[in-house]
Amino acid sequence: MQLYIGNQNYSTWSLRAWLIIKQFNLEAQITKLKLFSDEFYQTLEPITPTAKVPVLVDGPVTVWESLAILEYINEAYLDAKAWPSDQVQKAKARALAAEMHSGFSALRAEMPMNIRAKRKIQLSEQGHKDLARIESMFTEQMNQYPTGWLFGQWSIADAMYAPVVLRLQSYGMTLNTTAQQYIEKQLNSPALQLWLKQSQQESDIIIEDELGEPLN
Ligand SMILES: N[C@@H](CCC(=O)N[C@@H](CS)C(=O)NCC(=O)O)C(=O)O
Repeated sequence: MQLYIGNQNYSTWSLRAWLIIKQFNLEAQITKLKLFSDEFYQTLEPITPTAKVPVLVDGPVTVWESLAILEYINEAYLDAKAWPSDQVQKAKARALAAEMHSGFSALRAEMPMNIRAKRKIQLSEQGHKDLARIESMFTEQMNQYPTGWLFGQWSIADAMYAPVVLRLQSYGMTLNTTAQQYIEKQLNSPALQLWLKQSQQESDIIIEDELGEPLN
């Protein structure tokens, strides 16, 4: 498999697809492209209709869109174990993943992932609502699966919410103690640690994602 990703400091969608590969120690060649560079579009335009990352190429198969990549890897390489086996829990995990894929637009716009940054920001009313939904989701799942992943074992839902954890870190936000257990679980994961380490080695700046005021 070959996975194309963007700058690790900024690219949340890349992180989600990359995580499933690292979480399960799958073999894949990772190609990192600088977001918005000429090379980025020259490389991706012949491969995908969207010219966005992540993109997975697996022999004759090309998959774009992060959630489709996660689903493809789960089915092709993981015997479907990256969703809960229980039908009801699986439906809920899919709902949480879809919520992130199609929602949280205020939170995503107002708290761009910027792993290097340590900033303070002001959230809009909708941003606060998005954050409250995140907190209640994490709390509910941690009440059901204390100190675990959202559904006990690592699932695609955890890939979808990993960037939120990093956003909270960058903007100095803490959740209630129960929800915070999930933040710790994510941050202690070796796969996410590796992503953090690699992102720290980058120096490119994407000015649109550099929001917030320096912390005093
Ligand atoms: N819905 C897509 C979003 C992909 C996306 O927007 N990727 C960004 C980087 S995080 C990108 O490639 N941007 C380049 C561009 O918009 O030209 C997915 O889930 O994969």
